[in-house]
Amino acid sequence: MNSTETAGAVATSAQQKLIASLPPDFRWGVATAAYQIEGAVAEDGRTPSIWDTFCEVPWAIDNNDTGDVACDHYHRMPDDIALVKELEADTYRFSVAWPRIQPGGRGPVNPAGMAFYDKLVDELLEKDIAPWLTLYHWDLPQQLEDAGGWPARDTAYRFADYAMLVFDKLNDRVRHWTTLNEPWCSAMHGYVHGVMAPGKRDFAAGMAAVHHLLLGHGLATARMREAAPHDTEFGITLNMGTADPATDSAHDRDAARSADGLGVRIYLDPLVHGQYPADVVEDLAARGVKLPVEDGDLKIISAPLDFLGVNYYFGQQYSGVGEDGRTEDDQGLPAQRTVPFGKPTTAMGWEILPGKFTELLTRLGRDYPGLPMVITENGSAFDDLADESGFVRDEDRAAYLASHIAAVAAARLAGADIRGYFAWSLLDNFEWAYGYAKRFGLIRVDYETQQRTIKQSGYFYRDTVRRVRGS
Ligand code: IFM
Repeated sequence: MNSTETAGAVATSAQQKLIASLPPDFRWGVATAAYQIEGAVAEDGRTPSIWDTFCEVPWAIDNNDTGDVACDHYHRMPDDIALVKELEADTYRFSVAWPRIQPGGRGPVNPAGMAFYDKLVDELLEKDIAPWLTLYHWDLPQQLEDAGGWPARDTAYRFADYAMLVFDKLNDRVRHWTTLNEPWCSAMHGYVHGVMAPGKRDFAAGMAAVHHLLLGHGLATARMREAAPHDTEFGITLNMGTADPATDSAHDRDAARSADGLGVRIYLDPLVHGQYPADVVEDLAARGVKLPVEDGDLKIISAPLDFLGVNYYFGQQYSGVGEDGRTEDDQGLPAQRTVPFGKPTTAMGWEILPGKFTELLTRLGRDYPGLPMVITENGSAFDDLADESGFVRDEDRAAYLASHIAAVAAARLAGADIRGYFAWSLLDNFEWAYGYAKRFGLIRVDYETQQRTIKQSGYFYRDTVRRVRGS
């Protein structure tokens, strides 16, 4: 497709103007995660992670899909990196699979597993693409889950050991290191809601997981920084949205406050300010839960960060009054439910709210100043229709990109220190509990043939990058 004209076609002139305000050295990336694309789950010494186990639970995943093959990236890596280059991204965000590096989660490095990432980094550098490495994107070795998982304190120490194995091997070539991706999902979806691996439903365990994930982040960051070349940067990626009260009533305002507490502040306050927010601690106490903080933990967790990775998909409105009009739930706790804004949604059912993205970023800049931000994920799933050649004319996804990149530019103009934007995702991939049904890629994957085809949104992204760079 000759698609250079698509850049203007889907972006409004106001959006184009905002996007044009981004600086020529703005970082442009595409993102993936190991379990979502690699496949090869039993190769070269990899042992099962909690996701391999969760995928075996009947109907835990739509269509009983698994990550066994996924996009077969493990065997197609050089071709996929050539596609990153074709999109003209300057940065590739990927994650390392812990059970490849340290089967079982303890002990020495597995050289065959490490060799894959070693080659990946070389492949990227050869193509002049910066590697942006995430150490943990949810694939905890199953043996560590069997020993207690993230609710157990020891897992934090195991994570720091694993981080050092990867760091020792790759720190000569990788400048950007992210410890965790979206600890909210690991803790809440994994241990409270039960919809992601390991599929537990225990609020107290989820809160212990929050603390131990943060502790693991801090322990790993301190050890890596001590051993790091001077120009190495360390950060963490959080998924965050906005939490608005549905009305101005006291109940709704309190519901929004508590959602923001568990969604944003329980992570960023200890990371940046070295303490958990008092209102969150009180909310937890009302549920009989105490974070398992030991002396010195908060100092470890608040180790300096070089960047904050922000993953944004949507914002939400909250009400403190249930559908039944009650302000308490069955456990006597304050009622809390989400109330849609009534805006169009993506195929995930997530409302499309670019204005809330700008609000979130300006708020983060205000409440946590001095911390440069990078958008490490943003993107959308739509029900793609491919033509016989595999091409997808996804104006919906391109329009989503246009409005959200413009929203980032608006936040920058309002003073937020944002250094880059990484689209989620390079490829259609295994969308966790939704299996392969939801497609987020800028590139279509035909799972029967593993054929890759750049979508219209991929060309839109490339053209946007070109324009901003002035290339
Ligand atoms: O696919 C996920 C990714 O792994 C983490 N952030 C959200 C994406 C879309 O759901």
